Amino acid sequence: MKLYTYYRSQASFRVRIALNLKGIAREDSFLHLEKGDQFADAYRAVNPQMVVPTLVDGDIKLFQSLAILEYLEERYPEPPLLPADPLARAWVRGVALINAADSHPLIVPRVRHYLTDQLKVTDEQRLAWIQHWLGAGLDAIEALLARHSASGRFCHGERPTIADICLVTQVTPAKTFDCPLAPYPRVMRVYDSCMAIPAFADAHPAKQPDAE
Ligand SMILES: N[C@@H](CCC(=O)N[C@@H](CS)C(=O)NCC(=O)O)C(=O)O
Repeated sequence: MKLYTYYRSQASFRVRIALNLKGIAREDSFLHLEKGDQFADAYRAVNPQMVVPTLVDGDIKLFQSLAILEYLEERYPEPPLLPADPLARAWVRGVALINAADSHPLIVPRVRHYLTDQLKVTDEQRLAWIQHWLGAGLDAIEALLARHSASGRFCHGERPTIADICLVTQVTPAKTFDCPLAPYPRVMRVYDSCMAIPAFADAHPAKQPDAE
């Protein structure tokens, strides 16, 4: 499989983790989002939304990281990234969506650039925006973990799920943008458990060949 990726992209990070957990080899094609590689005609033909990741499997170009994770889960069920129980699956998907659908979309490069270039917010205001929305997601995940009896080392149960993948991609930008993490002991316990697993650690932005 071929993955269009950028080292700092949290959505690409999700897919890198899932591929690693499932032991699927990939060939990376690097785009530099801060240099605008995503807007090149050649890439627009691959992904009309002009975002990463795109995962190419045969003739099919897959887009949107959570849809890609669900595809990988259906196509390569072992090891599972979702629990068997339907209620637990819904809970795990819900935690994942706090990151992927609610927090992360507010801090992607095109939103950050719009804040600066169109709305003329200051660097301080932009940082406050990023920290606010990442913090709101962390608040929610911490509260959900506190009342979920099946959480502990991981968000749910004894193995990583898509909730853990998305928890990691909530914490990583929170670290980059200096969000306070002390209020989130449960989140950080799960983060540390995940990052002790090579499939997670090897997918980290700092470990990617295009890292700067
Ligand atoms: N919801 C999408 C988000 C895709 C996305 O926005 N990716 C970012 C990097 S994490 C991107 O390519 N941004 C380019 C831009 O904002 O111009 C997913 O989960 O795949």
